[in-house]
Amino acid sequence: MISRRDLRGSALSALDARGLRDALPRAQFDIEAALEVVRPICEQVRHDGADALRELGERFDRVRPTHLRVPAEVLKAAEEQLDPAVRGALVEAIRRVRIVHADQARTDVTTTVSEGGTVTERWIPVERVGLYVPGGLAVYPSSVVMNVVPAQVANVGSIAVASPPQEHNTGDFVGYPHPTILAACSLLGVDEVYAVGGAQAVAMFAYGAREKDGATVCEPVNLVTGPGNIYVAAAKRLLKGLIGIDAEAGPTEIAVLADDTADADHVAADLISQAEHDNLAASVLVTDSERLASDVEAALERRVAATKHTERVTTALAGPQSAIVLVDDVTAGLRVVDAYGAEHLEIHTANSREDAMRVRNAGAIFVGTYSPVSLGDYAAGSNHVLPTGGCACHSSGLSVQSFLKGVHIVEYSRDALAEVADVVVTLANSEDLPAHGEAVTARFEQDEEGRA
Ligand code: HSO
Ligand code: ZN
Repeated sequence: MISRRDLRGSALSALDARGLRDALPRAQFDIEAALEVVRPICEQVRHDGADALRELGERFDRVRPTHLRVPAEVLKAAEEQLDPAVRGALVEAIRRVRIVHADQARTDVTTTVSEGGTVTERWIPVERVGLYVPGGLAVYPSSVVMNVVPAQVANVGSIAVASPPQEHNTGDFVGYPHPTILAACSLLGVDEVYAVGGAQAVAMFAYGAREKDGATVCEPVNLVTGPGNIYVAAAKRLLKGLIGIDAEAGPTEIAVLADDTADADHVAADLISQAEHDNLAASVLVTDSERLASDVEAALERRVAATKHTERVTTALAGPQSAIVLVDDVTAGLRVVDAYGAEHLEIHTANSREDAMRVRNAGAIFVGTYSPVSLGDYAAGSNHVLPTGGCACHSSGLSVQSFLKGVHIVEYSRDALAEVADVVVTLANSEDLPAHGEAVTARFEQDEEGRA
């Protein structure tokens, strides 16, 4: 079901960085085709506002939103009707995510560059953000937590959540997002929730939306974060600039770096856990142990047959994005996982902690036997909105920092400016921008004239 790739010996050592990237399993996505699909959708939302959102909901989510903005009493009903066990689990997950993210809060730093010359880096929260919570194949109340908590810790002034209306909702929730998503919003104190999904949700956040009579439905936001399908990713790409975005999330990925000491059954369970998300999810095992590779294959056979979403998992594991990659040793394995840059990387080696510290590229790293990715998906306290598609080589997962902007505040005294004036004038002249230098010297000429 899962294919093997042999990167032992010269098969790995002969590859340069680009060759290695190409040799690794990874799905290709036609974002260009998705851009063509979302362009008219975004245009429709920009032009027709709320009418477009209702029409697109009906077309893509197969249900007309009852109200685009979920009324307060519906949010309250969702919290009241939430299964007490789920409520308890969500409350504990929120607590853990909150304490980790509270430690990410940034403090302003003032650097004295010279006597009387300071630069302060001030961290200012983004004013208004739109958080997208997917609701297609599965619904993710946990993603509400992962988006909302860092935004709240960052002190974002205004938080809006959008999630698609669910076709099969009943009772109080017909035409609204999944009730557990609504309940999670309510538990977190988020009262601005929209029954809008897909590319149209990103467009609503970017342009805002009004009724035909001019009544405001949603004010535009400054930043949109959160995972979503390829159309959500394409809309983010299209509207980036007008709005900030976190990342263009792709299907989930797990890579496991394991040696002979790993437990094959745990590894198989973890590979399946992420394959459960999507036909396109990627599960990759990198190992120097032929024995472990065979044992994992056998454990996969057993577990896949018994798991609930057998079909989806089988498709994901058999896809070109999943594989067992054989390497010579853990050091070679580290080169492979760095080149791959997985969204989630598990380390099951004799020296897991040390090996984890040798990794450069991964969205999040899970160390040792008792730190499975699914712990991080819900309740480790870490964030589960992470870079996919190899973006871990340049990007981080969602954090408090994602919702802050650093602003330099520059304050120099007369003496401090005088001290560095020649540097500015010389560099300005070297760039043939003498007026830049004159803006500095003007200060001192005026002073001299004034004094004369
Ligand atoms: N593994 C997903 C997050 C998630 N898992 C939500 C379960 N629910 C992407 O990191
Ligand atoms: Zn997951």
